[in-house]
Amino acid sequence: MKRILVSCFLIGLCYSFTDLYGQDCSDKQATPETRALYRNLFHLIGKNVLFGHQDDPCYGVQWQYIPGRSDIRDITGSYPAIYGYDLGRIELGWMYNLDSVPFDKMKLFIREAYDRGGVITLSWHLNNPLTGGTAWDNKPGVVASILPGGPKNELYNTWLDRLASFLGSLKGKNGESIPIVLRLFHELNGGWFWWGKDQCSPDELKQLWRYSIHYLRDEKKLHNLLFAFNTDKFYSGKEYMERYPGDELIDILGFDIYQKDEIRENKAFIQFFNTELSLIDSIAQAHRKIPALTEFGFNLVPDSSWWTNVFYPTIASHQIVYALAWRNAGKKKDGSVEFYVPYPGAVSASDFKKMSESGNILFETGIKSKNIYR
Ligand code: BMA
Repeated sequence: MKRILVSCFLIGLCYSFTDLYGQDCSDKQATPETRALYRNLFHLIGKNVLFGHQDDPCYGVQWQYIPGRSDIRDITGSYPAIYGYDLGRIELGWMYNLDSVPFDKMKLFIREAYDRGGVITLSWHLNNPLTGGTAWDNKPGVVASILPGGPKNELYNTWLDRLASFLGSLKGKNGESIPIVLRLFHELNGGWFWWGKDQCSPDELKQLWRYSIHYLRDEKKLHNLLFAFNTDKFYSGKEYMERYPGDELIDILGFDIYQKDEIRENKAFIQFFNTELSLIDSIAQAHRKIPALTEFGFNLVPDSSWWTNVFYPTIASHQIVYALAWRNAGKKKDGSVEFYVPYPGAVSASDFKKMSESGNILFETGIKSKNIYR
């Protein structure tokens, strides 16, 4: 009897321990800072949303590489809470990425953001290893060609080596590895990338996920990574999970959404966005993972009250812990213009500031006190 009581007590203790600290991240050998990041993000579920921006300190609509500058900071007085960068072309040993961001500058910005208590998420628009084309060279058969036994497996390994060497070189001031949310094979249910749904089977993509994570974690011994799985627009939980590699590998469940095409009108966008947010809330809850909006935007934000009338009210009743707005590229080489957060003078600037001052959205000033790495 005594033994049974002691066992019950220990089981109870275990459960309250799990409740108190949330689940641990998927890598059981993750560094203390990486574990802390996971745990702290987990605890923000339903409480706060970290606001993020791709390439934030690199350039804005009207500037490039001005030390300390950020379109978000120009409007709100604070840097974002989460920063996104893309590693496309690191696989080729280039000095700069597909959007001309030099990797040495990226490294410096990552370190500065980490020192300020910000979170870093990296995506990878890696080239097509079979054809030598870009990530958008959506030929079939590429995934099979880089898996073990495939003709491009060795080449893919050298690409993972280069990726790993960058990820492993990101260090804080005490020599600790900087935790990274790594978002591989993004928008995997779309058809535009070579890893997309029309180019490989669910099983091939799952194998690629497993192979890549195993390579980075176990071969390259990187233990500063949280892995984000993310789709583009999706219509059901079944579709979302079709290419999911497994709870033992993934930490964050996200999706990307842009207000355009058939959801360009506010009403249609809100309705669709809301449905997806509800789905991701319940999927993440069922798998005990962290829900996130891994990319979003309404290009040029032409609606002066979009932030407080459309974006914020829709996310407010959901559980995503971060939302990453895409890059403020400004005028691009092909003549098109792209920006997703306002800059001084943009029509939604004052509304963005208003959103930043209300509710539970966190920018850098809000995340600092959360000591997210401890
Ligand atoms: C797209 C656009 C492109 C860019 C790519 C990768 O959405 O912003 O201009 O090259 O992302 O960052």
